[in-house]
Amino acid sequence: MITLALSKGRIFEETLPLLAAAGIEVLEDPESSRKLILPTNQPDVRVVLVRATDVPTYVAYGGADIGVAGRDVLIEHGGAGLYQPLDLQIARCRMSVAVRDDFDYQGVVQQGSRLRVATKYTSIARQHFAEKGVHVDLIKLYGSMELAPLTGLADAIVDLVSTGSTLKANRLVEVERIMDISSRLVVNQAALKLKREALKPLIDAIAAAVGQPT
Ligand code: PRT
Ligand code: MG
Repeated sequence: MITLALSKGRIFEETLPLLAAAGIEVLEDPESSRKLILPTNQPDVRVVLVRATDVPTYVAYGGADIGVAGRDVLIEHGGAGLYQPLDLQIARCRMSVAVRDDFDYQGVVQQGSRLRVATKYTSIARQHFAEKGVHVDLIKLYGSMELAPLTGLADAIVDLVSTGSTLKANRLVEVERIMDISSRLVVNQAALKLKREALKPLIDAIAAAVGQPT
C-alpha cells in the first residue's frame, strides 16, 4: 500500500491532474466527503488528507510514504527525513514583506530602526532580515497576518501573495519579494528504499507529467 498525503484546497486540486497522468484517480471529493482517507482507482494507493503544515511531518515519520507540500511549509519544517525529488510547479505564489500603504518601510530600513514583523513564517523572516542587516522583533501568528499592521500589532508582515487582492483589500502594499514559492513532491527516505518498486514508477510518471527528468 502507498499512502499519499495531500492538503485540501489548492494543493489537492492542482495535484489531481498529475495523479491522473500517473493513472491514479481519487474516488471521492474531499470537499463533500467527511472522510480523511480517500480510496483511489488503484487498490494499493490511498490518499490521506492532512493540514498543509502537517504534510512534511506525516511523510517524515512514515504516516504517509509520499506527499505534496509548499516550499514555505518545507523551509519552516526543516525537511529532515524527507527526499524532495521534484518541484511540481503548482500552487505557485511568492513570499513577501508587506506594510500599511502609509508606512515608510525604506525609511525605517535606511535609519536602521527596529522593525516589528508579524508572521507565520518565522524562519524565513528571520533569515531574510538577518541577510539585510535589519533588526526585527518577530511576532508569531497562525493566520490573518494582514490584520497585524492595521491594528498596530506590527509594522510589517511576511506572508504569501498570489493575486495581491488580499493585501489590496486591507490597504497593504508589497514592499519586498523574498522568494518564489511552489509545491514539491516529498518522499519518506525509508519508504523510498523499502517500497521502491511501487514508488519509483509513480515518481517517474509525475516527473514526466511536469516535464522534468528524475
Ligand atoms: O488554509 P489553511 O489554514 O487550512 O492551511 P494553509 O493556508 O496552510 O493551506 P492552503 O491550502 O491555503 O495553502 C497550501 C499551500 O498553497 C501553501 O503552503 C502555499 O505553498 C500555497 N499557496 C499558493 C498559498 C497561496 N498561493 C496563497 N495565496 N497559500 C496561501 N495563500 C494565502 C495567503 O496566505 C494570503 O492570505 O492567500 C492569501 C493571498 O492571496 P491573494 O491571491 O489575495 O494574493
Ligand atoms: Mg490558507
